Amino acid sequence: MTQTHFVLPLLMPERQLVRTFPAPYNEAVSPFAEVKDFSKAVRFESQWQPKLKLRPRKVILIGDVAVGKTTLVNRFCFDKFAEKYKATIGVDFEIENFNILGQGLTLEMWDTAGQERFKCIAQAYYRNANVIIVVFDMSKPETLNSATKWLKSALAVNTIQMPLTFLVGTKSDKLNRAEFVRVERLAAEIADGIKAEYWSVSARTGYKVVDFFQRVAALSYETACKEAIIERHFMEKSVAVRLQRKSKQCDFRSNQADSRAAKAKERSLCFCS
Ligand SMILES: Nc1nc2c(ncn2[C@@H]2O[C@H](COP(=O)(O)OP(=O)(O)O)[C@@H](O)[C@H]2O)c(=O)[nH]1
Ligand SMILES: [Mg+2]
Repeated sequence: MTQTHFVLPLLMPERQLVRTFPAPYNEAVSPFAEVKDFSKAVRFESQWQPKLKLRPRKVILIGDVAVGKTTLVNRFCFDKFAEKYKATIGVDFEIENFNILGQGLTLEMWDTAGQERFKCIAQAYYRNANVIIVVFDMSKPETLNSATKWLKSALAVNTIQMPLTFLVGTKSDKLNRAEFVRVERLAAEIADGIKAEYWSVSARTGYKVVDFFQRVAALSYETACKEAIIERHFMEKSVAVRLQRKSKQCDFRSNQADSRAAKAKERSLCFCS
């Protein structure tokens, strides 16, 4: 498995640098609201060499056709917005490197097609997803109704125990204030039901796009570091056990050698006398 590479923060665009813990869109609609900052253990580990070896985190975007999944990824990764709709065939893939508290983390973004005919292909990519982003179109609230269905089909094949789950409403620029408030209220209920953190965004204006992905990266970093700390602890423990076993074997062998030497000495003394 590839490891995350360290990239000099000076060479990175601002959007990929995370120095402080990003806040949720709305604390009331987040299962991670109690996480206010990187934990002490994660901050401590981030300061020291050697750095923890963090595996890339797999992020999947799911949701109905044309809700704005590809456009959202493109706005963040390339800072561009395409008006013309171009359907995703099967699955698209983007890699985004972040520098968080001075350490590198890679997010692999799998942007899946929403069409029924690509369902089998997409399902193969749902496996091992660390982050699930369920996307709907705020200007078409009916796309919110399928959010639960999309999440269920992703969870059915996912092998990661507790993926970070987000519900994202796109195209917020298309709504007036009253519609915006109404759709957010509906979405909050659904997000609560599926235990997802809610975000309203617009790829057209860029509204909350960077904040959202920085939040995804920071929460992923927190989880990845904790996993790496536990992994290292078990590795060190198993190395310590192996060393202990080896030193016991060595003690046993040297005891055997000592008793063999003592016996030989005894025999030679008998022979001489
Ligand atoms: N006004 C507006 N249009 C958007 C936004 N995001 C996506 N679109 C448009 O919605 C259409 C479908 O977007 P796309 O990302 O291809 O949808 P996907 O099938 O979910 O990947 C495209 O024509 C985009 O230009 C947005 O935030 N605001
Ligand atoms: Mg697409």
